[in-house]
Amino acid sequence: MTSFADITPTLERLAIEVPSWAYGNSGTRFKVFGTPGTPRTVEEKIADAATVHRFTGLAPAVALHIPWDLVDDWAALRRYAEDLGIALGTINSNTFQDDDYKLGALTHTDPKIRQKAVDHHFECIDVMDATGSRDLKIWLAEGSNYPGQADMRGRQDRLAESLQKIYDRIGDEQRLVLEYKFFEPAFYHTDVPDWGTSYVQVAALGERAMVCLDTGHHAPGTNIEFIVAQLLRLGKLGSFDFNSRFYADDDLIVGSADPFQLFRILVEVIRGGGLDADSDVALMLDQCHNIEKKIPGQIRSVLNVQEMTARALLLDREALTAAQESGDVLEAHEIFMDAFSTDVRGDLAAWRESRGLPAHPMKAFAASGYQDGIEAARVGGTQAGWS
Ligand code: AOS
Ligand code: ZN
Ligand code: ZN
Repeated sequence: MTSFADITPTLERLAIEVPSWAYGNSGTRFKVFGTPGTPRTVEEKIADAATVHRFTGLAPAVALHIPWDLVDDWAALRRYAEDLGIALGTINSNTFQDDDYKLGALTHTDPKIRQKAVDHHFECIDVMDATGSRDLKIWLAEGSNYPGQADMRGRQDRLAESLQKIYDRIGDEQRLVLEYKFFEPAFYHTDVPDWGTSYVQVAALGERAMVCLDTGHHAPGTNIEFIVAQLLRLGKLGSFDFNSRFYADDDLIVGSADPFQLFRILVEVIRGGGLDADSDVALMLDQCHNIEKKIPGQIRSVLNVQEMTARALLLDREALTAAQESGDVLEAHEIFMDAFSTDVRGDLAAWRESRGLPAHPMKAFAASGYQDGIEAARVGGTQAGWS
């Protein structure tokens, strides 16, 4: 029987990168609601990200987005973040907000537009060299809205050629991580719609090209934990973008829509070595907080991952394997559900306090006055957002 004390060494390693854009204003095509205290600069985003780490000990790095987070002096930004206790993390490219890319970027029929998109990724790699980031995350909004609009096969060939140019540019210690999404903003076909396509494209590139699994990017009912198991088995699970969705795109707080699904995903992450000390699987949030306050939204999110991770680590794998191998269906299911049903909140609170962290980070943040402080201080200037 695994005790809570047995799992704390692994819990200590849990690190969930937060995205800079989660602290900016975001919304839907219907409305972007501003939030008082929203950062106006990259530095203010990083200060808020560092606050999440300060209250939870779970978020030691912040992912950046180019061009949203472009600065002149990367060394200064890196020092600023490190002085606040966090590192600059994954660099996310953007080929979805330039008019030239309306009909494609890395897949476009015009070689000049493809080269422009490749050059944008070269710029991202230059940033990685300056920030010390390991991962270049590529999410492509590319696809088509109508049957017949595009040559889907030709786009795959051009995508492979463009990705190869980018892969050839990354450093020996860097990785290219290709994220898939089954739809949006393209509505008929998406050029990287599923894990199989991402896998095929990255497998053709080399060992430092990996798949990013965004938990909000699957058709309803998809067995996501199966994809996790398979990509770990293939050695091609590079990173997660954690979030939740009830129907369409992602961006809700991870675990809020379906904590059991998050638990099942983490069971496979642990089973596949994704939380081992030598694992290079990156855990990252990719969320937007359209109506809720951003910093507590991020704190809630990393705590949800921590709680489901603790439950998954308590799964009695020895007993489960025995039940599986003996074909005892209900015993195996009961062992699995016992772990999911374990309330770890008290143990986690005591463990946090033993490490000098607030027992209840959400309450501690609310009482800290930080939110009031930024709402009073951050007046004037342009609030950051998806732009
Ligand atoms: C878009 O839906 C994807 O999840 C992206 O990972 C993410 O939102 C993007 O990287 C932000 O630039
Ligand atoms: Zn994502
Ligand atoms: Zn997404």
